[in-house]
Amino acid sequence: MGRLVIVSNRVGSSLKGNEGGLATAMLAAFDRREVIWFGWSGEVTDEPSGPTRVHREGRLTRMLVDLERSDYEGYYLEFANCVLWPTFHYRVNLAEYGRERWAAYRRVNEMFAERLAPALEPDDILWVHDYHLIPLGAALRGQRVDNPIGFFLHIPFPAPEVLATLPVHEALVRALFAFDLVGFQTENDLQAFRDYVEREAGGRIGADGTIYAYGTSVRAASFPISIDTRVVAARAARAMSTRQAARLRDSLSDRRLVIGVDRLDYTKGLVHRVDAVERLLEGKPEYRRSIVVLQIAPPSREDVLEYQRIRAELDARIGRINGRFGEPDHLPVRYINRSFRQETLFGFYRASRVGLVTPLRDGMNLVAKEFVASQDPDDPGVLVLSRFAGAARELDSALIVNPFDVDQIADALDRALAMPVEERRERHAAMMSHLDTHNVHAWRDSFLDALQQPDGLFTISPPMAAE
Ligand code: ADQ
Repeated sequence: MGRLVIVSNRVGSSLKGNEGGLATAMLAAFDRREVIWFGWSGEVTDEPSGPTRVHREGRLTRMLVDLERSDYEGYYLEFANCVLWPTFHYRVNLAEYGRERWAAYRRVNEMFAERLAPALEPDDILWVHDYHLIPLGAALRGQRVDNPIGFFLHIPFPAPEVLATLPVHEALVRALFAFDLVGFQTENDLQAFRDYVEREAGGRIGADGTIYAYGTSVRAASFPISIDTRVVAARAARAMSTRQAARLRDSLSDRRLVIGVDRLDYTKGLVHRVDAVERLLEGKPEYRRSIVVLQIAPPSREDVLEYQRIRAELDARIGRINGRFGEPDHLPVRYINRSFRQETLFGFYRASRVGLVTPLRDGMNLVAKEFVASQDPDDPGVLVLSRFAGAARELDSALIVNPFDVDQIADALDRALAMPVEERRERHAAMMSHLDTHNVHAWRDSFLDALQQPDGLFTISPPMAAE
């Protein structure tokens, strides 16, 4: 079996890592084959970046590249985080396009291709991840790499009208055609891609799902990312006996816990969510002393102005709620700006009656899936989930809300808190049976199987995306 070469902006730090969404999923991909993981080291240098660093750890070889400051700024901070991220999440008003940013983005992709190509062997297969690396397939082809190359987009693919606001939309979509397979989180994202190809590129969709445009073709399908469901469930059960979980439970006395866990990002709907909590406490005074809302939100991308703004806004709103409804012995909202070990988080989820996952737009949202898998099946908590999270397509037994509708979130919170145990069990069981089969291993296998299928044998919906 050839090696699997993973390329992503950041590289997971170890086989036993405690990482974010992408890394967690990728680390689960290592059980069978030799893996090379190539990407940015996270280091920024003031001189031109030195040679690629190679670290071997069992079957995993990490290849790390430093970025020099101007590339870090232009490629990562500016083009990826201030142009692609807001546009793909439908926040076109926040996108700040500039030609020099686009140039830096392409330059880093070219540099990655130049460094990776010589390390490849003929039977390697490549899996490129996320919006930072859309041009990498074309850059690798330019280096005469003809191995199978797949691409997976972790964030939403926007509707054509939204994507077309980006001055370089055509170049970006054209670049996707250099891959053999393009994977999206949901059928919605796949449909948006097809719509773009048909309407903007004058392309067409073949009967077997192959997409034709720009004088070439690419295969595309949806592969909803997931979690290691049984591992999360087992860890959550174990975490209940840890000191941190016990301290949290003790601190609640008989109050019920409502939890939110998100990177501090304007796509996560935190302001609307906090407003919904305020609305609930205003309208239903009985909750003022009977619930505790725990919002964990580690800061991310702090060098970007919009992230500083959202942080200041949340500080102010949460301060206002606690000022209005707090008592000397009780604050309704506990707000923490740091990360926790995943296992600790799973214990917190299990101790919660309600999980609030209300992003304004989200590719998938793994917290939603982790929350469900962490519950005690006999006395499960209720998930309140945004219809604009990719996860809502699968977790349809959650209470689905429009995250822009503060009253609706408040009503759902009320309903979740009042929900009888039979209904909670039923909803939880339905979601668990889905997550048991649609786990991260199935996600990885279905993508890699589709990537390695010879052309022509491709079915429109791989097994995982069939529902
Ligand atoms: P993210 O936007 O980072 O991921 P998410 O899918 O929720 O969002 O993944 C976050 C991961 O980080 C989860 O595994 C979670 O447990 C962990 N995490 C979050 N907050 C944490 C904290 N305070 N401490 C420790 N760990 C924390 C992007 C896309 C998503 C997509 C994923 C995977 O934006 O839409 O689901 O990639 O494809």
